[in-house]
Amino acid sequence: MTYEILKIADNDGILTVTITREKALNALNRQTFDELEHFFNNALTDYPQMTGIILTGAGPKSFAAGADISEFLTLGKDGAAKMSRRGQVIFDKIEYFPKPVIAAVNGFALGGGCELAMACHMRIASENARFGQPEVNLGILPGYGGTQRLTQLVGKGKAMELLLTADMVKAPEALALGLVNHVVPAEELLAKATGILKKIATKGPLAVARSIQCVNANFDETKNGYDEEVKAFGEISNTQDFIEGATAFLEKRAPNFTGK
Ligand code: CO8
Repeated sequence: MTYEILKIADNDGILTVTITREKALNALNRQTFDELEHFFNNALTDYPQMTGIILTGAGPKSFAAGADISEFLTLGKDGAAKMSRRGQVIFDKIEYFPKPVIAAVNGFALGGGCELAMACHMRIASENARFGQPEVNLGILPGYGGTQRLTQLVGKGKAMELLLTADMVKAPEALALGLVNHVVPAEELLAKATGILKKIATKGPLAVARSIQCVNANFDETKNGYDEEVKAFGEISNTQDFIEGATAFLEKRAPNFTGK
């Protein structure tokens, strides 16, 4: 697939994926979803050396200002439910992606844009970032997992407040709420995300993937997270990476993980 909206830059295995609909504040239209779906379905094979992904928006003003409102009006009940489910499935792919995915939030992260950021494993915000779920302003509610992930990240009371009032949260408050991991000046945003991914790239990749899986299990009612952890721990202890990691520690050298 040739991407028209997503711009992908490969910097030594760290992929920066930029949504380039700057004039529409990077609103997520159908094509953006098609491209995100294709990208996350194929990234592991298309970029075998990839160690992590930074997701961001073009321009200084917006990460993504929501789903594209111009595509909403004619959906109807079934069409809207289908679109909501499809968005959830695509965002789930991000949440369960076995390599770390960091949202570099460079401005507005509203509605579906906030939902997209919340589906990533971590969020780094620029000082001008604004978060919110303003759907009730439009007479709708989040449809891409926002009611669930916002509650997971900030707790029930604050999630209720943000969802029911449509209030926007500035970066420092988002940090205090646990909605974002770090707040940095805009010019340091990508460097901060890159630094975190570079650090993770020095760790055992199988252990990183299983950690993502186990954390997600905590929020999956079909799974017991403790059992997932036991299973993962057993399997990971039988890998070359575990032997290498433990041997390197004892030999006082840096490990050379191979992902096997
Ligand atoms: N969809 C489409 N276009 C948008 C969107 C959007 N979400 N947000 C901004 N734009 C467009 C504007 O229409 C405008 O286009 P144009 O220049 O052609 O008029 C351009 O971007 C610039 O926007 P503004 O002029 O409004 O810029 P401001 O700086 O004045 O305001 C805001 C910035 C505050 C971000 C304002 O644009 C805004 O309020 N945007 C809408 C935010 C919003 O409500 N987001 C939630 C959308 S609903 C959603 O995400 C639901 C997800 C679940 C869907 C489930 C499946 C059905």
